[in-house]
Formats: sequence, structure tokens, C-alpha cells
Amino acid sequence: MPIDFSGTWVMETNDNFEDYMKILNIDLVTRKIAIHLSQTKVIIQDADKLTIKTLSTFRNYEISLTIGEEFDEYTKGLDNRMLKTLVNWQGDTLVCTQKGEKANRGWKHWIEGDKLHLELYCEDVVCHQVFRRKQ
Ligand code: VLZ
Repeated sequence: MPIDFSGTWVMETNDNFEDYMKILNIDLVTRKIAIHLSQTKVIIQDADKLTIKTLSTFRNYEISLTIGEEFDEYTKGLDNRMLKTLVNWQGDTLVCTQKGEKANRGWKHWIEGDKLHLELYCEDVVCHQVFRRKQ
């Protein structure tokens, strides 16, 4: 029985997000805005179905997927690329691979205590974000 990521999670730290945006070729003006945003994750997990909403005052981003099934992801409002995306369990960690123009792209979500962790990676860049559960 895998753990449940469902809930609303508020950003506490966002390490190296600037380099992650740079490696995705996000323009300077957008980066200047996005670096200061508090992001909120709203996750709805229902058996093997997953919806992850990333909310901010500037831009929102949402994906819905079935764990273990590859889907087409269009990163609209982020770097606007087409990806072949696959999310799987690796123990209690959700591991995502995003195949496309950029090498070694993906992310991992895991929970430690009352904190939700997210590692976003692309090429040799890793961004680490931590969220706390909203009561
Ligand atoms: O999250 O891939 O939780 O999609 C940043 C929104 C969203 C703020 C970053 C505006 C998406 C940025 C991170 C403008 C450039 C991501 C996945 C894992 C789910």
C-alpha cells in the first residue's frame, strides 16, 4: 500500500530553482518573477490516478496522470516543450522521467515527517524544494 501524497502543501524552501529555470531556457524576465514566488502543491491521489497542481500568484501548472502509463506532457507556461512523461513508484518515492529535447529530465517526490520534498532535475542541474502540509 503506497503512501498518500494527497493534500495542500506550501513551499518552505526552493534551492537552485534559478539554475533549473536557466537550463530550461526560461527567459530572464520570467525567471526574475518566478524566483520569488511561493508555490503551493495541491495533490490529489486516488489509487493509480494522480493530479498535481502547482499554484502561484503568477502562473499555475497542472498535470493529471496514471502511474505507470506514459503520457504526453506539454509544459505550457513553463518552458513550453512536448515531453513523453512517465511516473512510477520507487518504494515510497514518486519518480518521474520526462523524455524530450533535454537530457536527464525528471522529478522525484517523497515525504519525510510532515514535509513534502521535490527534486526537479535536468541535465546536471538539481533543484530541491520542500513544502509543509497546510492544516
Ligand atoms: O512539478 O514539474 O510536482 O508538474 C512553477 C510554477 C512550476 C511557477 C514548476 C511559475 C513545475 C514558473 C514543477 C514560471 C516559469 C514541476 C511537478 C512535480 C508536477
